[in-house]
Amino acid sequence: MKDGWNGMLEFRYMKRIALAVLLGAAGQAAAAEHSHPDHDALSIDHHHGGGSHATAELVALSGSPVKGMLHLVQHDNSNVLIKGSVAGLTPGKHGFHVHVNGNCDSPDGMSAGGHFAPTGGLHGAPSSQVHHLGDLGNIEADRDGVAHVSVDVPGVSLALIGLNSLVNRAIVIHAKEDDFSDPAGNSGARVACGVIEQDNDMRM
Ligand SMILES: [Cu+2]
Ligand SMILES: [Zn+2]
Repeated sequence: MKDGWNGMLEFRYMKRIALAVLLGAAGQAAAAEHSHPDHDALSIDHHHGGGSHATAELVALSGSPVKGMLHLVQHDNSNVLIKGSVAGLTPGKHGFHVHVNGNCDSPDGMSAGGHFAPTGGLHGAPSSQVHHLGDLGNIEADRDGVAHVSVDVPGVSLALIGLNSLVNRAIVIHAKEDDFSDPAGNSGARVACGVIEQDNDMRM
């Protein structure tokens, strides 16, 4: 298994490069957030090709015009940065969660199931001590209906296996603000959904 071990070392090294690229991109995004949102959203993915990246292409649900593209990068053993933009929203806050099933097929998004909560708990704000692992809070759309997303999620991975992996789960965006009340934050209809799919399928 010597080759496999070397491969793992190389993979870890590539992850460090990926992080450096990502942090650089994040700095640029902060400086140019309003002028090139789409470019920022895509720039994460273009510079490297390791296995710890995933994409969620959001499709409209419940008769909404919402669409978007989110890129996920694992930048640590248990931290995943989600970045991208979402358009077609009503201005203001919208509940933003990882749901347990990687299935956005039903027109109302109910096929995605409930909140991703492998360790249980009650629904809540990501900053509060008790919350589902998939409770990511709210995204906020500007008056043009566009939300720029940049959320760092602790305690999760993009590994192909593992209790805390986000791969083959779904990101769901809701019609209303998540008020963080149990069980699901009163955030209303599911207006967009995207399956979290690994960009490179690196099986070992
Ligand atoms: Cu949700
Ligand atoms: Zn929840």
